[in-house]
Amino acid sequence: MPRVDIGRMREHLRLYLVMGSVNCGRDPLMVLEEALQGGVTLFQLREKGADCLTGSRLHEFAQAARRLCHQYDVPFLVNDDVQLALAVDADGVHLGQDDEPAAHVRSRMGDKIIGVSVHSLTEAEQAVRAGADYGGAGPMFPTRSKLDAHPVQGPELVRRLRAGGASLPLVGIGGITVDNATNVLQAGADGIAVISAISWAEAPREAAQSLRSILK
Ligand code: 3NM
Repeated sequence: MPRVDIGRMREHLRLYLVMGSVNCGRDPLMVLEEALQGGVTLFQLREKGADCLTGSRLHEFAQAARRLCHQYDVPFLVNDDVQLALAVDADGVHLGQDDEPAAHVRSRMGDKIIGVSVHSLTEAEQAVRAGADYGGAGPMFPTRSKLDAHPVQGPELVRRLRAGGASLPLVGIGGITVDNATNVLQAGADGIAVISAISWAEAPREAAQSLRSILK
């Protein structure tokens, strides 16, 4: 597979679901499948927190999630864990600023998708130089899903990155709901990334559909 081109990456970022097994109150694979049916365009397995899966159970969960994503033609990414991403032949990884540097991961993962969390223009420019395919800008709004989140910068962060010349595909993340997603897109993001707006929704498929309708 050749490296993803920018136009296609922007499409993938439209409605990005990030989730681990602890981010929902029932079978996470069912939640994922309903979300995929509702129109999620990219998925990241982010297995963190107390009671999260490890070892062979995590590996099996990752494989099952990858299979499901591929049934819906949706790329499957893994958060942080390059070794797991390689072991399950994921379509890519998402890296935080404290994880293994993107340039190093690029040399290990070839043409797979690499995303990097960015909080400033400097970090966005560094991500591009390191060979990242997209940046995740956050948090847009207060979030309860990431305990060590940076201070909220709001959609203004995306606006600043665009005004500063950052042209890489960008997705906003953090506290995004149907009520505030438009602000993130209007600021210049290619898409929105959510955990709770879908994972804790009573009806994940309908939640994803509602978010998709904003993206049109
Ligand atoms: N990263 P929710 S905020 C995983 O700011 C993650 O980089 C963030 O969850 C960042 O949609 C966040 O429930 C949590 O707020 C997003």
